[in-house]
Amino acid sequence: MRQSLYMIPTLRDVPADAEIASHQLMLRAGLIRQTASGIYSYLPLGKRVLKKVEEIVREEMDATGAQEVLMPAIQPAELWEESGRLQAYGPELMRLKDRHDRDFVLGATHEEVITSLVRDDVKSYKKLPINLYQIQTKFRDERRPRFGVLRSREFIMKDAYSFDTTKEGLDASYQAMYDAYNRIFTRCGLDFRAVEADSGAIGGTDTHEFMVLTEVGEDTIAYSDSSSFAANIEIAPVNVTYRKEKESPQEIEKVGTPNTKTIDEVSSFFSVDKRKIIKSLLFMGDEPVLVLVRGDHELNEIKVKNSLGGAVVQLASAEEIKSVMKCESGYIGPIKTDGIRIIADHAVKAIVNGICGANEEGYHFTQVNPDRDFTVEGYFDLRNIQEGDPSPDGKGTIKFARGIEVGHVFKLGTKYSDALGASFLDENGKTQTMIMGCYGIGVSRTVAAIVEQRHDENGLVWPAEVSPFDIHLIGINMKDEEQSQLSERLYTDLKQLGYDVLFDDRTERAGVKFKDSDLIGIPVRIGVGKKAAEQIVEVKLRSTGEMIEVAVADLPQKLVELVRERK
Ligand code: 9G3
Repeated sequence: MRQSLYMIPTLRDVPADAEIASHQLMLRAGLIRQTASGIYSYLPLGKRVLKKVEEIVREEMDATGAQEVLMPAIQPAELWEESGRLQAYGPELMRLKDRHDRDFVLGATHEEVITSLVRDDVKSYKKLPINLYQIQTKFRDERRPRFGVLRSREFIMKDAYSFDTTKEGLDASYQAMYDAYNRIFTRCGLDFRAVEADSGAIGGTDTHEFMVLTEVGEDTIAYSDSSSFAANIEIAPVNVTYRKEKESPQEIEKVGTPNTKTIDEVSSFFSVDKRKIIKSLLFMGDEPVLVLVRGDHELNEIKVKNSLGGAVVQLASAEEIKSVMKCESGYIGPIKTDGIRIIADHAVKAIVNGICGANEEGYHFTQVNPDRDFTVEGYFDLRNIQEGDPSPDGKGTIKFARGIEVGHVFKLGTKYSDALGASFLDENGKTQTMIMGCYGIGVSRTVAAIVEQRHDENGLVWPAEVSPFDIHLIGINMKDEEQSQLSERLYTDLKQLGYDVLFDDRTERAGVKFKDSDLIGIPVRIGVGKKAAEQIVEVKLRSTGEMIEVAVADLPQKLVELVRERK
């Protein structure tokens, strides 16, 4: 492709609202442009990279025997009624009406559609297992889209759905996808980890997220420094045995604590360690629930939900706290709560002579002893794991890393096949419900994750397999007869050899061309410059900055080593 004709609107300056490297560089290198908040267009270079990632995904999915389909982005709301999810999702699920006033949703995911397809056309066990996948645009109306295509409202996902006759069959389908994902992200040149993840509202059991490790990742991964344990902190289990402190229980006291509401304020008021404080948080759901954690720990809302049987609960607002607890949040506690439900994290049980709110403005109780001064419905694992905690598998200590979720695999079971009636006749002619799994890859997000991990101060550094072109051929001074003739000849010859070549045939100054070349990040650059008359060119590797002079005659052989094998 001739760069003089190619739309690569590079930018010198960092766009103001782009906070992270991948967002800045994808704009500056002319890969994407924002069309609306959280909505992006892919320009030619960006589209080529997207296509390379899609091709890797397609090859590895097809290799597992999965079959590619394409489902509609717009879906009848009736299917989401049938699955019961139309109400479960709020404004994030984009809804619209057609000209006949019929209700539709814009596809945030496709469990309902795929299950309705299989329900209607797959009846016999002989046709199972089957794994159907698509690569398609999704819509999720994020409240706060940011970080470019990393968290956009419209994005490209590969979503696959497996249908099996037995649990063991699902385990095999799941493993096949898990292994394919490892191959896909390895081929994309990513440094990633598969971590245990929370199944969230999707309702599956086993589930793993594929996380790309970067500082800007929005997810926090807890991993062991001496075993393969790794989990999203949303569900990382805490496996600590707490020992009661040595001191003997004292008589409870009520103490005036004006303007002392936060854990820090209480801890400095009494000059006690936060571990002595019982932090109380009120949740609203079918009924209010008071949740207790130790003052130096962080409550994990997903664990609270899971401990309450998956009930939809959320933190109470200031008004709700006032109306239920008759005082403001800084003073609530588990004592004299006239019977509301109380659950606590295991660590609370070991507190001796602790401190908690007195459920009265301006007062706290001290010398509080759990099970003597208040009782709880039960003790559960309700806190976030912390760095330094013992690893739940008993091996080593927990450390944190930040990650970007680029893949997510779930064992769904019969949640959707039940709801939508996807059943099959087994070998005895008995009707059984299909057992499902679902498997997603954020294709556009993967591009951004690659940029996050593969860039330097001069721009992008594409891994060979996803680079928009194999070679960046630069005619350094196209006004010079020798240089323009040789670069034109090389352009023809290199294409003949099967390379994807971006040919910078512009009459820009050399400095501009080299800056753009570093920004665009194609792995191998061939500069046709002053030594063109001697049939010598400069070859530069973007990843190492290494520059070597090569005789034109030796170029084909040299390139075989430097550029990934052409298919
Ligand atoms: C929605 C909206 C947002 C959503 C969902 C539905 C996440 C939703 C979970 C999944 C599970 C898997 C198939 C591919 C892999 C992931 N956010 N999820 O179901 F309506 Cl607005 O998408 N789906």
